[in-house]
Amino acid sequence: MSRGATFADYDNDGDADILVMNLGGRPQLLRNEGGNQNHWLTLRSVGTRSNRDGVGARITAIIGSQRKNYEVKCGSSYLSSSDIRVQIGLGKSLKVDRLEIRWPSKQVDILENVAANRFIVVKEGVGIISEISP
Ligand SMILES: [Ca+2]
Repeated sequence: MSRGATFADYDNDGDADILVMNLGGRPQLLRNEGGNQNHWLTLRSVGTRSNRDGVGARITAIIGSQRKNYEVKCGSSYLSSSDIRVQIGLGKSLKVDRLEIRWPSKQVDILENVAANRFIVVKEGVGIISEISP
């Protein structure tokens, strides 16, 4: 029997891994080792006027004709919290055409032509402050 699950990119390779908490047993880490067939972008939010982690920020990623919506959340499953970073699947696209971040403070930040396959840190009202490609 399992009581909690967290979703996170445990090994920072761009895909989601899962940690399952088992009742009376050791946790199980399910590493996604299938290899990335598609492109991705992982976004960490840093609030300035909003809370420090940007929890509650709504993110819209426009990729070609697709529009994908995300929210920065903490807590997810029983006594568990998933990765606070937002993982955006890009399919075959090598960039996000437009990234709109609506912060809890009502600040809206727009980023354009954000390259794929990297971890970015976005600071409220400032933009990308860190960019790492694994
Ligand atoms: Ca991973």
